[in-house]
Amino acid sequence: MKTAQCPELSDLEKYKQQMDTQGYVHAQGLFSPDEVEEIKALYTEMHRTGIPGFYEPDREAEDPLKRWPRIEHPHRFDERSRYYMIHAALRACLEAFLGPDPIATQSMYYFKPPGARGQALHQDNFYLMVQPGTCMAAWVAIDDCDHENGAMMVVPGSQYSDVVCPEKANESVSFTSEFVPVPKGLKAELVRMKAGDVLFFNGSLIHGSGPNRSATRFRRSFICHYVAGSTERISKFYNPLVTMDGEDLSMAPAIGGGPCGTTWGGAKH
Ligand SMILES: O=C(O)CCC(=O)C(=O)O
Repeated sequence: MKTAQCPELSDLEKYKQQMDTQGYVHAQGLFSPDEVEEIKALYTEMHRTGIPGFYEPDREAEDPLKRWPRIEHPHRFDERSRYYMIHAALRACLEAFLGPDPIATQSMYYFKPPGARGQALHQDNFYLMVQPGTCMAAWVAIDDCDHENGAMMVVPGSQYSDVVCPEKANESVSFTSEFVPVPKGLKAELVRMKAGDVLFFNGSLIHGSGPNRSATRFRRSFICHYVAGSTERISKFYNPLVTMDGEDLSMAPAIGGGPCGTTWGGAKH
């Protein structure tokens, strides 16, 4: 199987500059076609069999997202998921953005089938409550993504905003209930991606996605979050974390209730 090549130093320097100025980096072709196919097959099979206690789709449900729910933390029960979460090509990029010894906090797989709702604009560090600093996402496209099937949207420049207390989302188009409006003077941009591309973005960057309006196309993605090696605390939902060498690691729980006060603190992403 052909595996992803780690980016060249010159690419990493370019990525780092982009991360600093726009809060996200679209790394094209980071995962090989073989890896994309392996990831797709892995989770297609997981959906087919279900994993009692971990992943139990409701095959009769009307809501496409109940028939094809996202898989949360697959690295906790599946070795291949853990392998991909700490993949060498991701690690090289993450070290450029976060410094030495980044730590993995979360893995997820979204099927986003035809007709599925998207995820309203939000900031990841509202949920992760990383202290000090913020988190970083690596969003791996498993299908080509565009407006029709609900590609990611980002708000460049918002990476420098504070994490804010969200408003109520329109749950007819979003499966989550929090919505962060676009700050004055900034605008949301669609990121069209090819399968194998990776979108890295900072935990304060406002981002999200619209519904999948295609009648036939899924919009699958493997999504992981990371923090810098110097991080001291994180929302308790994310423990145990994982080092980039694949060892479990426990971190102290975040202090305080986040920007909305204690009732919202530690919400699940
Ligand atoms: O994949 C999506 O549509 C949204 C994912 C997202 O916003 C996230 O993982 O933070």
